[in-house]
Amino acid sequence: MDTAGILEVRQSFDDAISDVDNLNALQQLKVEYLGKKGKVTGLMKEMKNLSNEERPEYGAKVNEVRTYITEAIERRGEVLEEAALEEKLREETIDVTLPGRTFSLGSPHPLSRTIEDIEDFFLGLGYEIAEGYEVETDYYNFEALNLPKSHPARDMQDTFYISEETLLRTHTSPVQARTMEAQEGRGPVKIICPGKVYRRDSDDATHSHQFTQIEGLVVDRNIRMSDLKGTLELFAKEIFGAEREIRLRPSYFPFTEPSVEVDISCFKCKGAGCNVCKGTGWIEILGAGMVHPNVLEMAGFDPDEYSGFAFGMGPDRIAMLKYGIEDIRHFYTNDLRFINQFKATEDGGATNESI
Ligand code: 2U9
Repeated sequence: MDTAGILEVRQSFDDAISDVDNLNALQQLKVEYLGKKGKVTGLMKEMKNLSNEERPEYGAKVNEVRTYITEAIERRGEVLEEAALEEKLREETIDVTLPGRTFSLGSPHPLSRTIEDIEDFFLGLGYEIAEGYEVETDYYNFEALNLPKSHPARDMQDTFYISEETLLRTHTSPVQARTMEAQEGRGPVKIICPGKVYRRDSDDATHSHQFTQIEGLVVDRNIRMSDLKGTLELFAKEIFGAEREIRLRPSYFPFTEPSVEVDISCFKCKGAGCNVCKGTGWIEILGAGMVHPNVLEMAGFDPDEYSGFAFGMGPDRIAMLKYGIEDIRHFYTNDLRFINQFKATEDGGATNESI
């Protein structure tokens, strides 16, 4: 009986399995030896060429090598599965000691923050916020504000005209004029009008062709200068500190009569005189006045029944004072080196506030 074939199959299996280092190769070896067309199956086919006496012993030897190969493959499979699991765990291991990824948090832009502080103050007094077109008509930007076409204060070169009758608004006053007109002579009006405005002006540290304005308007029966003064005093204390005082100096605007320019006592030197207040102890922050009767009349309000006050300020200038910013252009050039100096603080405040 030829048992050399059995030994040869066992020997070739032992050689082959010693090179197997992964589960795929092991599966191929299993098919090669134990599959339907495998080498062990091939040995069994030899049975037909043997005598009846030889078959039992031969068959037992073939089964013995089948068992040997099956068990060897199972054992190797366990080892390779364990190694594969170890490798998978190693690859997927999370090093919990690694530092976390820092998320760069945004923070409010100093100008946006100043605008919101001012809006919040007036909203608290019951004002509403009114917004309007940045491209306006000559009528609402000038004529409705008592600035007829011939008026010298129009200062043509200060305005971006788009056509004879349309322009980039030079202040947010058109919003007030339109709001009053829409109320058809019925008060009260109590609004603030924040927004971007444009002046045909060469840019420098304190002038920008694009800047922001917040104007306010109150129209009702029996509105007095004292109402204006009281409102501005509260505003100054809210935005620049409770110990601030205000000073009203006579001035002129075509849309208000009387007109005043409003100073606050210097928050830095408390009135002694410094670089911020240029030695005067006072800082100009806004203009204001009682609404001119012509403006009331053009907007449909009877000046004998209604009166009003108005004010206008530049939040750019206020933000520059509050945060010690030297150049107005920083607000509009989006340089992150500037903006990143104003990180939000836990209490919702902002760094760099000088008040
Ligand atoms: C209507 C009636 C009256 C708005 C006013 C000022 C005074 C004023 C400047 C301050 C600095 C503009 O930002 S700035 O350059 N503004 O001084 N503005 S009273 O008066 C109005 C507005 C609309 C219908």
